[in-house]
Amino acid sequence: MRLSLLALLALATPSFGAEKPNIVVILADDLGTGDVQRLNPYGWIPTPNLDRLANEGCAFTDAHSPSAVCSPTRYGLMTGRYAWRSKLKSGVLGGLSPRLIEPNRLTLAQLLKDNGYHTACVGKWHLGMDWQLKPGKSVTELNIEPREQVFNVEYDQPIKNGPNSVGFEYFFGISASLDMVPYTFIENDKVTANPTEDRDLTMFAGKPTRTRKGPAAPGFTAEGVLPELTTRAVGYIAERAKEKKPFFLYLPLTTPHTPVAPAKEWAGKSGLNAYADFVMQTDAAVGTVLAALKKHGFEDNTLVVFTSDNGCSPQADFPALLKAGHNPNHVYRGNKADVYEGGHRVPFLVRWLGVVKPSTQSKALACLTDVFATCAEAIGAKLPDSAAEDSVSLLPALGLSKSPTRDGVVVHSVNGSFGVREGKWKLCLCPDSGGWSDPRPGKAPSGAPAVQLFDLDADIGEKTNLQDKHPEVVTRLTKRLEKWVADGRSTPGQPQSNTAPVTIRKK
Ligand SMILES: [Ca+2]
Repeated sequence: MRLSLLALLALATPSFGAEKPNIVVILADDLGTGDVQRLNPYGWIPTPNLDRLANEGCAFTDAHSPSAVCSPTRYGLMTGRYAWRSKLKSGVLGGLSPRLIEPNRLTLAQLLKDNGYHTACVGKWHLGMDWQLKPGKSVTELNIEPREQVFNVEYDQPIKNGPNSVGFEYFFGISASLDMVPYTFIENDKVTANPTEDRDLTMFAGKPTRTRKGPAAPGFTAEGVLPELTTRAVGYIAERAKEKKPFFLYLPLTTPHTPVAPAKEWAGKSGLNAYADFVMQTDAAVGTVLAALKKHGFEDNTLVVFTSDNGCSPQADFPALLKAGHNPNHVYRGNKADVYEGGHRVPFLVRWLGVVKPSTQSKALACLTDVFATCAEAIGAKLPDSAAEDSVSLLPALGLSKSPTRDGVVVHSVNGSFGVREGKWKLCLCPDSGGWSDPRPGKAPSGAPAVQLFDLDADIGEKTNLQDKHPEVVTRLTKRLEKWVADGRSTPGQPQSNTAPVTIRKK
């Protein structure tokens, strides 16, 4: 009875009652959609906490990260805009890169802050921040910095244009991926410990590979990061209990990305390999955060989103996992970095107790950029034309509103290759994976068509290129993409400018 009354209330009012929900967005790093057991009947890694989230909410089965790698996906999540409209056209930022998000661009955090929320980011940023550089020194802007630059920074000086500059009142975490320098925590605009050492970290427990060598704080370990982030997130939630204000906690976890470094108590738990152990530890961290929400009375009035920034990486050691019968990317082709589904099909779980119907699945097309418009609609905030240009509210898919739904999505690979979805059709504007799986860029057989068209209803594994059988679909999807590029947006509204020119076809 309580459910149906609340659902009715939700349909009647744009803000779902008088109280604004707290919002917690948990972003795993490189977790495959096949790693969540509830989403993969053939998954061998126990994920009881993620399964519980799915059981208590809605699991989207056709959800996509806007990019197949870290930084551009995070840009899309934070701004509701595809990152290929920004200066970043391929690859990822480094740990020393300056801020990518353009000045004056509305972010999800800023929107929520402007609407009375306390806002915090705990975890991996990877969207750039402006470090104080040593006199006459520079760092790479739109790429991972080379070794010779890693000591070009005055690490003991305040950082400008970090998460605090785009709407987060509190930040605790690391600059970029945990296999990138500097190896130290940052709290707001300062490192918590000066990275005075020069060393690397274990890349994968039990293997000899190492991360990039560079500045590291004394005592900083890869194993310590997930536990520390979890503790900080729990501490933040406890602090929020003292205030009446709603809160937004963005929790971009550093795991199960490399360094694959499960804590001692998780080592060997899965019986598969260290990556699978690390997934289990990541699942447990989510459980700890959910328990904190419950303990402090936030369970019922908190919208929780759990997702991943791209598909699983080959760093997980696919041969070892497949030998045990586990495929982190489930039935999808390819992996992290690819234009193929394995690059960007991600788990996407939404729990909002009493509002979102429990134990449901949605086949609606969803993109991580949609978190922005979803939150806006959930709190009854109107978005200006100049914000969230590629964001569509998911509340209709959750049965909570009648606003327009998404009928297409654009995905992007690590080398900047485009993919466009419309219904069952997927067009890839490249002859190869655009990423790390075969055929790699430049390695497609000679004479291979320049584009690939797949019917995902009949061919979820993207095996048969239908571009010659359905040229009209190729033309239609290409035209749609061209329009979305030209308009500076893929949603209704005033056309906007792209920050830097966009080329949809590679030479
Ligand atoms: Ca990632």
